[in-house]
Amino acid sequence: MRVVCFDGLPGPTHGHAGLSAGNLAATRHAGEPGNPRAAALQSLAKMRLLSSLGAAQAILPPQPRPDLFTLRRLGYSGSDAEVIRDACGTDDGALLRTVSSASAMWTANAATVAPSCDTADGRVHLTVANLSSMFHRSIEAHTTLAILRRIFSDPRFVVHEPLPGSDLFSDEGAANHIRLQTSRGAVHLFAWGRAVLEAAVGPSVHPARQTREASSALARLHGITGDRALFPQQDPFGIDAGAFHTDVLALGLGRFLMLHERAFLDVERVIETLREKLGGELVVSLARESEIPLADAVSLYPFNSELVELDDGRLALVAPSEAEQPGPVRRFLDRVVAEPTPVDQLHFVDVSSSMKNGGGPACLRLAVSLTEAERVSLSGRVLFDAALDRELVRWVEKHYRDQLTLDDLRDPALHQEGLTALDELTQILELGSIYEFQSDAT
Ligand code: SUG
Repeated sequence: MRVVCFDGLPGPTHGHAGLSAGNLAATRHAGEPGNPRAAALQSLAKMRLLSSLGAAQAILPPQPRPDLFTLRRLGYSGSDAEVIRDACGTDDGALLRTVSSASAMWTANAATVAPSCDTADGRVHLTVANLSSMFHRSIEAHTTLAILRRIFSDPRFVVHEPLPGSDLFSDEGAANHIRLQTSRGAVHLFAWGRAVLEAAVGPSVHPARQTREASSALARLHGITGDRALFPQQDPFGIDAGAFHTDVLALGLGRFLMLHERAFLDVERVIETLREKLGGELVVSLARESEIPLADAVSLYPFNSELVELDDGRLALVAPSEAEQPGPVRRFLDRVVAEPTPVDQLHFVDVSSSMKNGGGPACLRLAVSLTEAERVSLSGRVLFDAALDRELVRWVEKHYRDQLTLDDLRDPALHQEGLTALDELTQILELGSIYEFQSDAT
């Protein structure tokens, strides 16, 4: 069993629209021109780094944007150029920016996954996230389902439809899920930020996105029942400080958990329960606020680092380059490597285009644990290697603009360029027709 990291590639409309309330980086950089080409090349460089460390690396394609199917559902009509012009004219481009977001690049929010060793039917289960808290993200689910159903089409996999979309079952995917395992077995943390049907005190400043009800439904759907499932609440104080997803303050893999004390409410009890279930093999690196101020954890994203399994079973930690500068965060990361934890390498990666939207290294990938037999039954050419890397770099350089403003978004040529690029990409990735604009897409 090995983690395959499915990284999302920023699409040709990557920009900074300030669409996510409670995501402080995205709000701070609202209105800055985007550089889709640089963002996509950074993402490919990240995949190259992880691959060189020995990670099993794969890729998920971007989605067509601006999303004219959504605009037409909202009553805009006529030619594509007319739809774009009229949508842009409505509110100074606010709606057009919303349906142009390349947010599907943060694939930690694409789905929640249970590996085959944990499920009742011995299949890998994936549930596409409905992302219903944020409109610009909710429109991803339909195409994400089509893409995942194509790649995971073998009967070894089950790709569930998104949970019914509403406030009650608001689901943000793997960003709120951590799976830990020792020789005693596996435990899944299905974290949540607010409860709708039960009483729970949520955050007061920023929205909590994942509901308790959605997390319970995911555990049920994946057959993770009994004491293998824990449902910790995200600390409302953490959400109010900008930790809109659990993975902003906590990460874990195998027998290692690294977290800030504001990740979960009653964090001591969460750790104690994990120790009871998983025994002494579990290693926890906890940062108190006295060690890392919450504001630093949220702005420098050390807990959104990616853990990579090395060939010898040890782990490498890949942190955003923002966390490299001397200070409490860097001292903590150095401490994790120096202490007897499973982590013995620390790397930094520049994903600044994504960081400006609140997306660190871990947000950019969906981790899917697969057996060798499952890995070879993936459809399409999605596993990253040197040849695919070269082709994708050429493809980005050919199709992506290096500056993106509202003027670009309202340019019908940009939309057309995007369709041409994605059509070519589906051929490179051997995925067939997966998008609605490709006539025989299902
Ligand atoms: O949903 N940002 C994304 C960032 C997602 C990060 N994912 C994880 N933590 N796993 C979000 O808030 C901002 C887009 C903009 O404002 O242009 C945005 O959607």
